[in-house]
Amino acid sequence: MTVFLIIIVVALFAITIWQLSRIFQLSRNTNSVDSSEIASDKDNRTQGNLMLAFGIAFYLFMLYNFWNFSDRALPAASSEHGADYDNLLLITMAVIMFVQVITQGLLHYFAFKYKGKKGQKALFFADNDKLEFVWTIIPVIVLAGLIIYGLFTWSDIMDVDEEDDPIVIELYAKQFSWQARYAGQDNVLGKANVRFIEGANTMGVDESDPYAMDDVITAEIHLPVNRPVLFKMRSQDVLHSAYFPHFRAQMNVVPGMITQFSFTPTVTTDEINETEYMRDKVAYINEIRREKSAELAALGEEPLSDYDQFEYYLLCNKICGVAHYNMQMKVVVETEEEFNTWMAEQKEYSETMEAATADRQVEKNSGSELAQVEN
Ligand SMILES: [Cu+2]
Repeated sequence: MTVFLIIIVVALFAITIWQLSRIFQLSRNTNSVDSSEIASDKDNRTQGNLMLAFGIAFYLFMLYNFWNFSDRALPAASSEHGADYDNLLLITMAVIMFVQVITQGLLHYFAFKYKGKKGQKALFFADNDKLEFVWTIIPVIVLAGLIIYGLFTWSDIMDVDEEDDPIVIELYAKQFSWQARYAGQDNVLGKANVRFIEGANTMGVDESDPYAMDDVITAEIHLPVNRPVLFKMRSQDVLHSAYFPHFRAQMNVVPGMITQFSFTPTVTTDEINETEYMRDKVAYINEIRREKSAELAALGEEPLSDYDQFEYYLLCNKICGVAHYNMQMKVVVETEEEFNTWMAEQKEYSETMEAATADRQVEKNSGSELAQVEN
């Protein structure tokens, strides 16, 4: 692959030099230009027709993509603010699409219609105040409208109301995994700092902070449906990005600072698996897996198991290193009761540390017993 890229770069560089030398030659002496360098009517016709054909092909390709790949888009949002976000995107895309279809279409059509002809001279047109006013003021109004609408949507989404009593969860990113820390009974996260990372304390929790003792560190995120959640994010090493595509949420995770994002999940994992969209998707994935299994069986290898249900995931959306693609954490949205049951099974930070110390003690003892036996 690298060799291929190098060859392409060298070839493009050679073409650039060649073209530059031609321009240089042409500009040096206009009298000596041979007539084959000047576009004839035939050349202009060919170029005009190609412009039109390219324009039509471009739109056919666009329609084909819409037709073929629309079902790959994300399903309806699973969060409260998701619909606002999707609306903003839809309106922005519709405006861009409308302008793009007209301007790109006209560009190709005019290149075809007004192609060069011998003896025909282009009209010299210096300026027109009215026209310039129109094409300046319309984009200004449309863009200002989009930006103001975007700002309102953004501040709506980012506005965290402490009175809603959100569950506070810290997300800790490092190459290449996530850890979650629930704020525990008091719903206040204990302080943390990268300098405190040692042994079982993989998130650098500050053990002198009493708020930290009831925090709960987990390898999965469980969220009760319809209750706001406030994520506070830290990074141990490089820039990461916490991305919850199905909840339409994304926030950079920056070393040395805490960033946050809040949303309210509205669709449980079980509910989204009941939707037609997800049933079709799971069936489609299983179809692909079965085809692949048949191929594997023919080679005498272990077939793939079926994909039984869709799960929400937290992904990293910044290319943060070699295993970036695999930086993910499962998210389960469930009912309040299911969430409480799960939470009751989790260990508080103080218990986790006690268990770790006990383990170390056992190791030490068995180590000294061994030493005694050897003596
Ligand atoms: Cu990452």
